[in-house]
Amino acid sequence: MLFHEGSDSFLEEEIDYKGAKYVVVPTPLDMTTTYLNGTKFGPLSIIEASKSLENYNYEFDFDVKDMIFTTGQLQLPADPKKAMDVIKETVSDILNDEKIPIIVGGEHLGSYGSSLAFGDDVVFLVFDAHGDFKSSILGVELTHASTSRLISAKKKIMILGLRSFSPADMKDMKTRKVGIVYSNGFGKKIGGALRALKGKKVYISVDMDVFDPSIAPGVGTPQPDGILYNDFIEALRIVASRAQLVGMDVMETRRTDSKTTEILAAKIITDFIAAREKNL
Ligand SMILES: [Mn+2]
Repeated sequence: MLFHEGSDSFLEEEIDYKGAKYVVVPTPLDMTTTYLNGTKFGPLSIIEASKSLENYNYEFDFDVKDMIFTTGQLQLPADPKKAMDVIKETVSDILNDEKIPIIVGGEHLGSYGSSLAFGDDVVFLVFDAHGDFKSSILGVELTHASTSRLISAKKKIMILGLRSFSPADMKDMKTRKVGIVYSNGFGKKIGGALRALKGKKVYISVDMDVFDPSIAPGVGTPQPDGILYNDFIEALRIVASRAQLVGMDVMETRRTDSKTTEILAAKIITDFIAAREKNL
């Protein structure tokens, strides 16, 4: 196992690795961000922000105390391919120990590394304002703008909260049969769209820019007209009650002065755990 004991722990949990059901992995990937950088400081800023949250989760009426172990920050090689291997191996180790991995980023490309640790029967629910379906940027295949394209090469994926893509991206998404729920009208459409997930294994990947910039300004590439917190909770409620949740990541948070985005990122991690536990 690559990780060491982190000095900072999510929700100030004191449980050791052996006793934990969930493992939070700070993944400070920040190599291909194209607009606002600083996502490498996101993970520790989210863990810091988590200390202001209660262990008791009101949304799902569940207390998440004594469940989470936080690893030290992943040491990532400069080469994106090697960085993906490190993330993949870490997630594989956690899965082998029958625990649920929660990757905290860091740029969205880290989700691809995490996906490599899962079987092709796992459906990836990607909350993201962007299609992330670029085939390459300046000849580079592994970038934050190609995350969903990379994952969809092997896995069934759905992109939720979408509102930024090119016609060429959309053509490729259709070819790969990517499920899509646009940000506009999200609340009305999400129930029907997620119906097909009954009994499936599901991984939830959240690019924080899926949320409206008014509630999540601290992201690398903000986009207007995003989903709100309650939209996310509603989607999570549906998925947790129908499918088997096998992992999560929360990506693209930058360190900010207001901490608004970091607190939201920390909150949806506790929501994921509470929702999953309530439905076991
Ligand atoms: Mn995005």
